[in-house]
Amino acid sequence: MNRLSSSNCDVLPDTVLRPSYDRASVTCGVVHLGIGAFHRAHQAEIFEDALESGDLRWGICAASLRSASVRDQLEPQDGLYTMVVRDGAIERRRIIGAVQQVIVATEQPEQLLAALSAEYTHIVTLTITEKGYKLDSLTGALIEDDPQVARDIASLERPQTAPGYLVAALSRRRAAGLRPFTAISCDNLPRNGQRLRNAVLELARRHDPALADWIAITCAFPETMVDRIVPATTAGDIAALADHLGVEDRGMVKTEPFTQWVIEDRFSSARPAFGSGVQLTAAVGPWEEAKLRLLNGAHSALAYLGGLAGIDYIHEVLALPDARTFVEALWDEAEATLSPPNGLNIAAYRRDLMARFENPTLRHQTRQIAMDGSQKLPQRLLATIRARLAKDQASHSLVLAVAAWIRWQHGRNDLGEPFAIDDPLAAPLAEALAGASTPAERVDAILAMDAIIPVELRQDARFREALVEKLGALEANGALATLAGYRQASA
Ligand code: CS2
Repeated sequence: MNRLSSSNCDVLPDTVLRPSYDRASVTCGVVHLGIGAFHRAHQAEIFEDALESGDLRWGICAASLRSASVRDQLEPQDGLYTMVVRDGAIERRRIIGAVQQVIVATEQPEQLLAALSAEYTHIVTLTITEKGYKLDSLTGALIEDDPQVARDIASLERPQTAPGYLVAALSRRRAAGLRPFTAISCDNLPRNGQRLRNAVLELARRHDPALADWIAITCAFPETMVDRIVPATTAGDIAALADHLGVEDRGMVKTEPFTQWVIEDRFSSARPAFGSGVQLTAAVGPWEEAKLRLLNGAHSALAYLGGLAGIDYIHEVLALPDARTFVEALWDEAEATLSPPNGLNIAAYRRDLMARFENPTLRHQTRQIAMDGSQKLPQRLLATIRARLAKDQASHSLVLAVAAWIRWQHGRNDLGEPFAIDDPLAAPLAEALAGASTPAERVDAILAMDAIIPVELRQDARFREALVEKLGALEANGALATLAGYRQASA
């Protein structure tokens, strides 16, 4: 079967929305670092809308920092791919034309630096995952003994990390008398703009203090909150779309109707006239905190508990007895720690969120969300527990979620089926747990590690006791029974 490309885009079925602007006249005002499915289903659609509005400055030059897979999917397709939006039985399809080029940084570092340093580049967006910032999640300092960071500290000839690329490019822009771009982190981290700025400034200062000062004064790193559920594409998704399109699209992404991008209104260069899907605001923090603690907190909890019960998809976990009760209880605990921004009605947000999780055709895998738990837990669950303990409030549901994450490190679900743990700290976690043989010993082993859990929680006897109890219950009864008894246990 032919691949989707510029030559067959015009003959696709009428139900498929496709670019109506002249792709050949587009310039790349955006460079994106980390072109995974999330970028293609979220920010790329926003820039596509800007192109459709007639402002042809907002094409995307995208880069993968290591893997060649997205380049190999999109290059034969002239950068075109389909965004499939699933809302229960209803499916909408849109061909996105914004991505003009995909660079694999390890193969073409100079091309990526040239794109980042081009006069017409105004915005750099990043989805490099929590671990890509190379910052210690507890102290916020650059992880200097990370081999890639160490190489970037030694030389920025061939940068290894995203902060390395930004520093090298900003240095070229300064030397050429160009304005800096606006660097927008789109990862699920609190104060993501501040984190990116810290990483860039710390690295720049190692090379050239004057450059660091220039960046600090002139380059904007707005905070953002990004939201759209984008499950990994499967071979079945690609085959089903091919049946419909009559051509094969290996770069397709699937997502839900909901999309939201809240951006701090601080730019150091031009930006599009953002339309629907984007909110510019002075304060992103409260939006970010609500999203991380409600959506992502519940997501991680369902991923570990559901995964342990041997359940593959989020909507299936919610169909388990009392799973919804558990999520509501977790949200009650989290909601009490929030200061919701004007414009956010938490009751409506929770209702919508439950419906989003229950979307039966998205098929969001528990395994996908369970990935990188050590990087996600601090902002999704631990900060919330800490805020509650400061007011002497217990957190039954949140602690159960943390206990499920500890149990997950065992590498076997409750049915005895093994799985690989995908986490940058998988090895130290396994090592810490190796000698522990009871729930209390396992909890103590985790609390002895200084990389994941904030020290205030590690030293809190109330937290330890609750964690031992919940882990004990999970080990003795399994995730399914622990959830099923949830109402009674927490009453
Ligand atoms: C998920 C998120 O994989 C995960 O950890 O919790 O990717 C989630 O789907 C998005 O943040 C939704 O905006």
